[in-house]
Amino acid sequence: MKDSKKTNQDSNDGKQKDLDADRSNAEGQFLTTDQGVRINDDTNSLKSGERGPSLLEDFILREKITHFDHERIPERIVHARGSAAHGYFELYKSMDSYTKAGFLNNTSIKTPVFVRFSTVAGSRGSTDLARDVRGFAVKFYTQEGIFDLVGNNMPVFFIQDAMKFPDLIHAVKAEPHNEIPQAASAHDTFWDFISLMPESMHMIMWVMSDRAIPRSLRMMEGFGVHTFRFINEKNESHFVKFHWKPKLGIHSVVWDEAQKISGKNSDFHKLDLWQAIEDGHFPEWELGVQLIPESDEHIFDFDLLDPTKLVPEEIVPVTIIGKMTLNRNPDNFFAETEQVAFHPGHIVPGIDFTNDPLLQGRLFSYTDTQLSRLGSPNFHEIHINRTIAPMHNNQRDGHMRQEIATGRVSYHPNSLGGGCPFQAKIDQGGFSSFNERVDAQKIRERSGSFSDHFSQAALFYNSQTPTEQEHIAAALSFELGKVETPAIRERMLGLLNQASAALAAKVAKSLGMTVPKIPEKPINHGVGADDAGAHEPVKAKQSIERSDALSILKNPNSSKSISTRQIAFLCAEGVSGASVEAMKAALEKEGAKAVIVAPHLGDIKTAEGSAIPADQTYKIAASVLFDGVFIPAGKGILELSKIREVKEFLNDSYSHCKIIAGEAEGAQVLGDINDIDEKDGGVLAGSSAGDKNLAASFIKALGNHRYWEREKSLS
Ligand code: HDD
Repeated sequence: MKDSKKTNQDSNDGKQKDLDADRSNAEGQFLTTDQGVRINDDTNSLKSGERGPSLLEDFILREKITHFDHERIPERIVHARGSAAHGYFELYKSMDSYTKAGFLNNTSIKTPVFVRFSTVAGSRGSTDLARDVRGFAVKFYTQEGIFDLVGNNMPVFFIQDAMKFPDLIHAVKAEPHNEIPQAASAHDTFWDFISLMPESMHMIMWVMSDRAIPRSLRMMEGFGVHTFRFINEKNESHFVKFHWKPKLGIHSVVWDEAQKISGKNSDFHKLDLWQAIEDGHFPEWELGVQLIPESDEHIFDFDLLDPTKLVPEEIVPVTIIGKMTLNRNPDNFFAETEQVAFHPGHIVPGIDFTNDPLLQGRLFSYTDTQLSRLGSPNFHEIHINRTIAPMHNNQRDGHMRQEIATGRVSYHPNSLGGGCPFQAKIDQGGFSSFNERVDAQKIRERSGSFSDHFSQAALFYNSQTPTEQEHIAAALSFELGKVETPAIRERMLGLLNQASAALAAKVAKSLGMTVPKIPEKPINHGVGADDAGAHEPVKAKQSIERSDALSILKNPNSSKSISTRQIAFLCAEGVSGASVEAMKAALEKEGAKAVIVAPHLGDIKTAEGSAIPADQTYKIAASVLFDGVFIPAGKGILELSKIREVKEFLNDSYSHCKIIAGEAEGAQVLGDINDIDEKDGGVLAGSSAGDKNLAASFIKALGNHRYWEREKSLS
């Protein structure tokens, strides 16, 4: 732990210095009250006699209990559960022809960042493996102020207008009468809302896909979702879409696995991120941008301002411009991860908004929520939220103000303070909004260009491999299968049918229903509450039919690296030490981690007479917490086929399409497990201890993440 911190020191310097002043290290120090008075007894309250009543004057007890009573602050209304890390961003090439933002111009600057990943629907203590969108919020501490890229791991959103956000969240969260279910969308209110909101269909495809159950936060893409603007020195605007591409590629788990992980280790993602950073396997993402000249605003078959649409990478390629590395875990979850305040309205000169009506609503919501959550307009003074740029203004006072502003002037203009602080001219770095022409009537209406709700839903579905399509159908069958109201299921089948008849038919079959011929006319968004003048949903002709970038399995950004993968070595007394050591060395060379699982903790005696320390027992370990399994050689290994937990372990590994390898006696054990087909391409056998060919083919197969072919024989 100490080492990983040392190596990070230089990269995070700016932010680090700022935080050091308030970092508390109790090593070798006296226990004191908050006022600095040394405490002599922290165990007994002040009483009138040994068995007498406690005294009100016990300021030590009262201070301690009062602080404890107020330890909790309201959790976030959405994205309550999060995990975060510090790191830095490096620019590969100057983007000065598009944006004047300093951190995107100067390749010698390392910009400190703090990133918080989150689930959306669940409470703070809910499971990491919920089927859900993941928040991907990045705070850039730039020299020109804070830039927050508050995105998700999916490039589109459920709704087009911020007006519907409270409804969406009320619908997806636990139902209000009985607070059930926690962190799950598989219930009536969510699907009731969705079935009446056809604009959500594209996003529904994403949340029903494997993107919603990532293997690791380190293996997810990130997206800014909205179209933003880059503004250059000449005040020219380009539309920009932001992308984060994980260096480890995109990987997910399967739904049955996700549910089991939730039971075995509901902190699975949190721990995975923490451990990777502690082990020095710093997660990395490349930052990509899709750039669209202002003049091309209307050339697409959708509206760039519509957050339920993406710009296919095949139409506007993603230009990679830099890399983000996360290299330091927070020191204190509450002070940093919980108190960090993101806001899409935190932008710097060179970046600007568009009129996306969802983004516009967000620009109000985030400061407002921080006031309620963090309790004061001074939330920017909490260390994790502080800018590293000089900060001077005439804002004053408020709860828990930290800054001691000097002088008598707190207004502008002033002469008594020499006019300070000055307004900055544009060429001095002063922020000025893009000079967009807006000349229109005041209306409550949705643009007709937002009315195509199904074409990109179809594009997403059609771009998936058959395996991925099966997963979407299975997810919908699960979710709608949990819906109790038949009319909601029926409306959903009607909507799905408009995106893909094949998908709707599959889901209908599992629900034991038929797809309605004429879908119920969904609520539409037009003028006024009575829907008069509503825009009928349309289907625009799409310029592409498939996009590989939308699929995880065909993704051009895929990675065969097995770095940080967790491989279970199923061992027993009498295991071949040579077999364990050779495979362990081969895997570790590729950055993977071998975890020795055995009948008991302590040392396991090898066939050679040496000892191998066990990391976990069969009672603790579960297949769902590992990426692959190896059963080494050795006579004693044959005992494994008799252990119930081992059989369960192997059956689960097999049904979740994991790669399983056995060497000599280890391969025999695989043969003893009825459910496992030894001819399956993801089940590998080696003939003798230390089989180099087996190690090579195991590593290659693990690089493909799963052996998805197996699913056909399982269904
Ligand atoms: Fe939001 C938190 C992302 C729409 C209102 N949102 C929040 C977080 C992320 C996003 C990543 C967690 C930040 C953190 O880690 O602290 N939100 C999005 C994306 C959206 C989106 C990508 C659509 C493109 N959000 C959205 C809308 C509204 C909000 C339309 C309201 C009009 N979001 C909030 C919030 C939260 C929030 C209530 C809760 C906690 C917070 O802001 O700080 O204000």
